Amino acid sequence: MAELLAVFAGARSAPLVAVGGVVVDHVPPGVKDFAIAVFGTHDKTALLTGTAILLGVYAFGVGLLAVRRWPLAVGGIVLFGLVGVAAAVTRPGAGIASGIPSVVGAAAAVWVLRHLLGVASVPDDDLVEGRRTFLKQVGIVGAVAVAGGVAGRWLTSRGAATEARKDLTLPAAGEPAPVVPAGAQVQGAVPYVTPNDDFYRIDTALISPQVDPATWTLKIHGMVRNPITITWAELLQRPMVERYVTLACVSNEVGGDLIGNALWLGTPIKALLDEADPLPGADQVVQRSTDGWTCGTPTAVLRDGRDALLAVGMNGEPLPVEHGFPVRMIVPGLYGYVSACKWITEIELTRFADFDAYWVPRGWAAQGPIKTESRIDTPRDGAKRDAGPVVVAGVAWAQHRGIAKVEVQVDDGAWETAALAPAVSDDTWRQWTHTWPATSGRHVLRVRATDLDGYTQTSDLADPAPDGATGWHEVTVSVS
Ligand SMILES: Nc1nc2c(c(=O)[nH]1)N[C@H]1C(S)=C(S)[C@@H](COP(=O)(O)O)O[C@H]1N2
Ligand SMILES: [Mo]
Repeated sequence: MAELLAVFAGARSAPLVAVGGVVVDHVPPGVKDFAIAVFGTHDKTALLTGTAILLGVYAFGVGLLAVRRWPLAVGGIVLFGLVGVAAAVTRPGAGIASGIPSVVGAAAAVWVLRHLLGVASVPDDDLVEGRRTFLKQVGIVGAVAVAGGVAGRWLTSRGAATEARKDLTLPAAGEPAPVVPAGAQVQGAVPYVTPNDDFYRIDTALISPQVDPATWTLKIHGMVRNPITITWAELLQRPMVERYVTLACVSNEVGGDLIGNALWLGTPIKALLDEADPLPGADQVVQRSTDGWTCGTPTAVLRDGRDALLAVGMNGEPLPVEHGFPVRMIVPGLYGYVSACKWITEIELTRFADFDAYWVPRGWAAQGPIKTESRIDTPRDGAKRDAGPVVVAGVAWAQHRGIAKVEVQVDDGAWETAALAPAVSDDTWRQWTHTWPATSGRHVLRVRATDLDGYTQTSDLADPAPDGATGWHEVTVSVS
């Protein structure tokens, strides 16, 4: 009942999603890191499954209680409904109506429990028949509940954004997209341009916000002389450019895959900020998403002339819903958590001293420039090869500074310079390749990059928190 009503009351008012959202926002960092380590990008499915199991156990307890102490059982359901209401109405952007699904869901639970209790209380001589009827009714209730839940989810996933996105054509860029140089792709490395379906996805949203471009607006306000509000139609009128930019997540481990390179279509944010005319001292641009998530970007970075874009397109398509449809920010050189707000609806000029964005009170650094890093894509860790020439290849990145050199080390040998493939710009990763004359035995291969500022990637191992992992990626290879 509740999941179905949430189709009308707002997807995030569904009790599971609302309570799950509160959990996501309040889990201690240790628990969150554990969940990501164990479940990876399936952490959300794990959370929802775990919550559903707890709910089942709780309902079982309430059912047992109902047989002896009816008022207590009703109390248990009311308490459960209140938790749902409290979670739903306190979510960002929620109103009183967001509590309706939980209230109706709880009322339906009381009614169903009463009904099932009636079915269960049969005279002793009818026990076998009575049990059969009871189990049948329980089965029907369960099936209806599952069908309602699935239907509710399906209907919300086909929301305004999914529909609008289908028949949308984006304007062409004012200038043609940069041409990917021949040779940018080397054999054995991941694709130079990451297809949308393979692009990593990281966010706090249990279900992707469905934002209808027809009603979307972006408000630029705070410490500015000219507050601005623009609509989707106005945004599309602005000059559009296409740029390849490699986006990386601060949670990416050494050797990890929370990084991808795409062709973004969008309008430079610098011009819009110039029009809004920030006041002196407004050193932070807070970007806010429709679901209340925030990130803080240095104003200076957004105005220094780099290709920071309010993006509407990704690899020739409108942004996929899970990557921020209709509009997100892309800033070359900064980790996503301080720059790449998806489903963006608000930009507020403020000071770093005055506002902490979402991840800052949760232990992450307020400033998040992407660190110079490199990764071996082939051979894989634990791979087997025959003695002789072996191709070693991968990617290296130092967005907005550019990669100067990549070196490979075998065991404790000398660092050897790998061949660098060309790249579109300093804002994307660069592929590299190296031929290793492999001899039999077990060998450790290591990679390190040097950027155009002259900085060579450190061997010091650091965890992703608070501002990005460091260390050299290594793989072990058995050669026969
Ligand atoms: N609204 C919103 N935007 C967000 C986030 C989020 O949780 N909510 N996560 C950020 C983080 S941590 C990263 S790494 C990038 C990832 O973008 P992608 O999912 O398109 O790869 O989005 C950023 N934008
Ligand atoms: Mo991230």
